[in-house]
Amino acid sequence: MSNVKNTVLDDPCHYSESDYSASTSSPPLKKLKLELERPEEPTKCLIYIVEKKISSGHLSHLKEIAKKKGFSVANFISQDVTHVVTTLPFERLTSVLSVIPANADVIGLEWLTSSFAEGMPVLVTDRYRLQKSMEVISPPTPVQRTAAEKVTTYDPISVYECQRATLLEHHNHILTDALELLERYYQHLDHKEGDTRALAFRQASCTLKVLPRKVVDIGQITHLPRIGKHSSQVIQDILSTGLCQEVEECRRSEWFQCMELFTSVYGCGSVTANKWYQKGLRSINDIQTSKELQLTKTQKLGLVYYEHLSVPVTREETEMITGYVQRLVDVCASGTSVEAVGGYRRGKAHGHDIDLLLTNPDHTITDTLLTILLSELRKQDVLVHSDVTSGKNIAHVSMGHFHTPPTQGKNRLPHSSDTTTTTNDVEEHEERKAPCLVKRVDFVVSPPEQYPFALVSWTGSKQFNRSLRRYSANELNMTVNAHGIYDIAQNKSLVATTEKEVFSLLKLEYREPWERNC
Ligand code: 8GT
Ligand code: MN
Repeated sequence: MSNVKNTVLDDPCHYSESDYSASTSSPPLKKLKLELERPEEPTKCLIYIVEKKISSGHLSHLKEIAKKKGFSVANFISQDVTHVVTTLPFERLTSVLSVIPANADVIGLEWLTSSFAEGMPVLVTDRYRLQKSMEVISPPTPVQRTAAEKVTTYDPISVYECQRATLLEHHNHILTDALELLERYYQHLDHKEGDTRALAFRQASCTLKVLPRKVVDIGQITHLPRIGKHSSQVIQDILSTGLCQEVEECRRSEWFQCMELFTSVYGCGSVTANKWYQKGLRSINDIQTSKELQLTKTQKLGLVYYEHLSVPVTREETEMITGYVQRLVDVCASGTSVEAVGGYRRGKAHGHDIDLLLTNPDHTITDTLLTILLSELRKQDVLVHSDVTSGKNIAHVSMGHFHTPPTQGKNRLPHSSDTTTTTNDVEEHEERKAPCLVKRVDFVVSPPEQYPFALVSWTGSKQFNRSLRRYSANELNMTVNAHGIYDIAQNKSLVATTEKEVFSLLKLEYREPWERNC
């Protein structure tokens, strides 16, 4: 990120709108004007501002100014975006954005401030453009390497992720981001579960996440578990040159970018995304306007509400919806607890959905809780779409996000629809979506005796759960899932009343939810 040093405004966070207006007396701006060989057409410019590492106040301030100055700012990332504005290093973007548009310029915030000052989008020169930085992870010098080797002969670690503490923050993001990009690439390519190439990259990434320091030499990690040949090569390339060609080719490939984009549509998995790609479709707009696609009802709604559903859910939104649901069940199913699980419980700042786990000490209530809750949400008119996994006590819903409980009138949300939405219903959604924000919520109801097992399972991560299952089968001859633990040798189910007891039955050291981010 060296060449995006802000020479126009030192700290854009502390400038008011007037600071963005043209101030031709400042030397950096004069210099900038000389660089302007060809001003870009304002009409062709669609800006996307990456929210991460920009405070919400500053972000809305920037958007407000952009609006006043006639710039188009997209609410979500797509191939139509021409300028991706960010304060992050290039390498972090792939883990934050579902796609980096093929033809977009990826630029620092100072491009925006210069453009505000000029009153039009200024030419993107190298001074604004983010570099795939060689400096972020430059090859260690021999001296550094010797020093590092002395201090970082990593202690051996368990082969099972559930026996380690994996935090969200760690020392090897550049390596793990690269490995997880390959994980996603091969997930799209193979689209199957189990021991796949994709899983091998995830496992290698998880090993790197628990290391107490940044890796500087491949020799430091060759004795560690779960780092296969392919992952080793990727790590070695990055350590020695700063980049791995394979990763960069995958990142740049149009197919991968479209797969990332299309699978961000609710109801679209890798198989469907690939079909859309093979038909020549390349953008969300292509999908939305295609006449030949036979979309499922979920996909239709996913497209109608794309702008809503593609914006990550914040912790505040999760807390607000959890509180809302808790107040509803306090009235219609007294004694019910509502707990936000999934990535939220593990401490993630954003998620793709909200996972709510509900239980009640009274079995007769948990038996009917999901039906009662969904009917109450329908009465409240906040349910946009619901898809109940029959017999499993799980409902995938899309519901309105609101600042005050919806009442008659202006807070009212679109009408709920059942699983037989017709084209007309979808059109009705199109007309009514504007005044509200819609988020995906998974409701899971657990009978009281299964609750601790459900809590572990729905907190995740997915990799933590995989590792629990593998560890239990290999080491204890037990099966474990959201409903309980089964001891195969003794032919009996085990009982637990708390999450800590679940760990203890599995002879595992207890891991806090935020230590399960593998
Ligand atoms: P996110 O922040 O992007 O939403 O990520 P997340 O919250 O970690 O993942 P998720 O896809 O929302 O799933 C939350 C947890 O529920 C994960 O640990 C996942 O393994 C688990 N989970 C499902 N589906 C099912 C299921 O059908 N049964 C059980 N027991 N767990 C499930 O996603
Ligand atoms: Mn989730």
